[in-house]
Amino acid sequence: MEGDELKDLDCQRTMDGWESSNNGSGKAILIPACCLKAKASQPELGSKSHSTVVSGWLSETQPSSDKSGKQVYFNNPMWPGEAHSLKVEKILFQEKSKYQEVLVFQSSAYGRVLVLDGILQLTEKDECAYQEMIAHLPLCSIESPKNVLVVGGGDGGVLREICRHSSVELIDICEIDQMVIDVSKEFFPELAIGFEDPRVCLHVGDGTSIEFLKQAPEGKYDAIIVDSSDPVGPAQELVEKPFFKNIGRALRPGGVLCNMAESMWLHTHLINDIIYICREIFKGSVHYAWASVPTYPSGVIGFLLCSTEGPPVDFVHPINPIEKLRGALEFRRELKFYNTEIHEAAFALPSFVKREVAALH
Ligand code: SPD
Repeated sequence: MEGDELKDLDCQRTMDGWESSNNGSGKAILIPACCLKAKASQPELGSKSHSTVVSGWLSETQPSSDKSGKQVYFNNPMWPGEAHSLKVEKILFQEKSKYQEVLVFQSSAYGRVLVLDGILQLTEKDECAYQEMIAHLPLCSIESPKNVLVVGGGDGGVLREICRHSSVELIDICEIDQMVIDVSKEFFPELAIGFEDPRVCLHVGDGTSIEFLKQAPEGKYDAIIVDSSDPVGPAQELVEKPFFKNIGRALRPGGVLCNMAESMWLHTHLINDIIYICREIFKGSVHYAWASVPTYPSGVIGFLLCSTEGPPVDFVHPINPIEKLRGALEFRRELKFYNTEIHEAAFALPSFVKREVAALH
């Protein structure tokens, strides 16, 4: 697609700028402002997109006034031109932590909802899809995982899922915001139950996850799971090269990374960028998988699966199927979404993604 054609897209109408990127391919291309590099150059757009409940509905937009005093809504720059809304029955918690605005409310259709800086993180009804996939896609792809690191994941849901694997001996979790953990323990006990497992070692307020990873002994982890928020503001560094380099160093040979990787409907440029970076660092393999999560923008979320050089990892055909792990299906709470069929199907990509995510070839 040429630049002029790209400029006709809806993205450009709602956002200010476009950025030229080399994208690692040697060819300069234009990137819409909804993607990583454009956002980095326009941080003020991110700061206008905080959470708001308007007339009893939560949308991932923010009302404001234009120069003439007319009410306008700023879109989140990650998904310009759209906003999914949930009806709010009752606000249960709303406070600003040192890092972000934390909101919990009771919705009428999806149970309780956690929102950080205006972006929906999870709902009681569909959290199972995201937490189960991001944990079991990597852990079922290697034999007997023992040491696991979670970056982010302060709600505890990913911990709950990792704990199903009885081979796991240690789960380090590096979460920046204590308020997310406290709020989850109070309002989302079904997720925060993950913190109760004696294998969990919590590191909070230990600086950024990059610093934590730098301190980690080389080759310590069998698996690293990055359960981050979207790359707006503080999570920006979690999609940049130094972060992935440190992950590669902290993984053992043949170790695996599973990273939240946005929506194939909205962010093929961002996905392309991350895959280019990861291909340089993870010499085993790099794959993209996805799952349906109705309350995330566009209704899907992606996962980037990478392995370091070493014993080969076949992500598509899990060597460690969850159905064969004693007690795993029922541990603490019945699995609701993940199974081996879903695992294998998650790697089947629509034709437009195969075309647009050049880095996958
Ligand atoms: N667009 C929202 C992506 C949210 C990813 N993090 C969810 C945290 C659940 N543990």
